[in-house]
Amino acid sequence: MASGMTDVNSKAKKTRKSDNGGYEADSIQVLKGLEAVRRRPAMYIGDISQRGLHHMVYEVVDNSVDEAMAGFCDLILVEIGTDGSVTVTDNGRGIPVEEHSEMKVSALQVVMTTLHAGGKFTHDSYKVSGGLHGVGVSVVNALSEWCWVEVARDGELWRQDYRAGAPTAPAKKIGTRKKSGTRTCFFPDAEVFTTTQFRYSIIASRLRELAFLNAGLRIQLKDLRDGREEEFQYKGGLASFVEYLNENKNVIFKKPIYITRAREDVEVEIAIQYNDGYSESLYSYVNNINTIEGGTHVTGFRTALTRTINSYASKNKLLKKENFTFVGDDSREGLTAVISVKVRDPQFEGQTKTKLGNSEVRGIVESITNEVLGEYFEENPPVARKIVEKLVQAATAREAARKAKELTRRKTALDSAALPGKLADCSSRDPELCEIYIVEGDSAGGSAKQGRDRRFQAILPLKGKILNVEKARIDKILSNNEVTAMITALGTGIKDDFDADKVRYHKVVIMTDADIDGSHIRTLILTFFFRHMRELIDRGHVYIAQPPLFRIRHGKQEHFVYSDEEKDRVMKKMPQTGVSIQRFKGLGEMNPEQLWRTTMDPETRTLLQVTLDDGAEADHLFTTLMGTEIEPRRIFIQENAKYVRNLDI
Ligand code: 0RA
Repeated sequence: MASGMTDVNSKAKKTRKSDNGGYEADSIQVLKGLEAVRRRPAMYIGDISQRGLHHMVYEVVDNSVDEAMAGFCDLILVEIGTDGSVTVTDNGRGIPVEEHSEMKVSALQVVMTTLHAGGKFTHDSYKVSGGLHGVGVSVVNALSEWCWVEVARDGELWRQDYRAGAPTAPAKKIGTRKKSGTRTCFFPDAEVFTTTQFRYSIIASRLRELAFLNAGLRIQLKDLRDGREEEFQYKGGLASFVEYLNENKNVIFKKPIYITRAREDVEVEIAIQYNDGYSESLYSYVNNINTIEGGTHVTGFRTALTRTINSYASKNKLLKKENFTFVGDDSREGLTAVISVKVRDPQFEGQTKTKLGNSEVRGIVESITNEVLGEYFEENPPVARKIVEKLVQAATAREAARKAKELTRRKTALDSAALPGKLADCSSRDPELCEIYIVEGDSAGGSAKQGRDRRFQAILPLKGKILNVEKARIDKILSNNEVTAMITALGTGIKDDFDADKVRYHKVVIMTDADIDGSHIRTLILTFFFRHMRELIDRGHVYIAQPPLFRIRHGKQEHFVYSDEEKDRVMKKMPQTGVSIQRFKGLGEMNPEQLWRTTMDPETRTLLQVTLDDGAEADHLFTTLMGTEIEPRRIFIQENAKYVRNLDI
């Protein structure tokens, strides 16, 4: 990092020499800002790993999307270069290149080298202040070894080049070009990031999401490294998004209900559809940013949804009991909905700054939903009736679930006497230090119990396959022994009692065999966490253990290896004779000491932390997986790394 800073300074000197007058003082200011970005990159882009790296792409693309939202651009092309660079091209108006009156340099240079310049320039108050989004393209520039921008505007083609954020020369006219637009190419700095390898699937997910959120916008992705390419364009916008989420589910009516209306400067867009499943898939966005923690827009929507269904049902006498009303939970069962609002000066709150705080938005979303949904029900009685029927079923099941839940709630009482019998708990009571291994099978559970460090490691063995929660309603889920053992051991409660703050272990480690059955069980457990304890994933508490695949022995030498590639590498270094390879099919084949040394010892183990960058994408994947059989599951296992990132080695 230190060398990177020196780099900016030396470039600053060079740039100053090549220019004159007032430019100097301003450019020093500018470079001080970019220097701060290079010194603490995580403050600006979240982190310096894979996540932060991809944020660089999003940041550049977001600027083009803003131009599209303003109505001046309908095509964005993202190319991953063979050299490891990314190029984003749009057909918007082009970043202005004329001289900035105060700064005495081109507006292009101001945008590219001044923190938070973008918003001021465009007077675009939809830009988000703070947070990871909308930090400005100057941050991307600062964290790139090199970067260049070409602007086509007023028939002219302009270009400026940068190194570590500093211009190598003033912006220059390099030719003519009829059509306007902006092209930005950047090469992330390997001195800043722990990885500089862009992943097609990660970029594709975000571009797909942006295409859903901006109906009609065409976004192309091309990976020049291997020729993969895709185009995302959804004329149906959020309705297409909801159809995509429900792709592998049985929907109870065909066309999603679509709400779009603006009021008091707030644009509201909502799509709703119900399926015959039991879980809720609700995704919300503010200015194209996923609000994972929800906020006022979500609250307003939920209130209005339940209220509108209640009033339709009672007005049309669709309820058996006179004074019965549905509760919020009833309207969530099988609901798939996406809410997108565009708000000026959004205030973000919450642990991850992904919760909308603007109080005026609540009432606006609530009244728009009430009005439009009410009208829709009047005009589409068959659909309204199906929805009411669905809620009646949910309400009936809720009563059954309440009884089942009472049972687990009593079991969840804090005294350890209530903990499941097969849990081997640890002695520490400090959740921050504690780990729980959820282990497949009794024999592996036995080895883990003997091998662990009992001071801080607890073991919960699960018997065989746990229930597929994707296909079961909550009352059935709560009558499953393996699931209730997990809930009581974790201490969080479930459903409306769920409280992530109560989790008894800050590391929840899923440890399964390295075979197809093992990965199936892992998927089942992950599905449970995703659907019912999502916050544990969001808070980074969920991990996957990495047991070795092989033991290679030669005389006294012993190697444990974790992949086929590693096996080949180790074998190459070994003499040809007297080498024995043992493949571990199950955890149970390791003795307690081996299991500790290879998989559980914090000093030597590898844990994969389960992270979720894209909830909607994961949702789609989970339903694809759990809806069908072996083939999609196999693909999931291969691509699993998409949702999983290396933590420590
Ligand atoms: C400020 C003003 C104008 C365009 C833009 C910014 C602009 C920025 C980006 C970033 C990527 N693509 C972009 N396209 C446009 C236009 C001002 C005008 O022409 O009146």
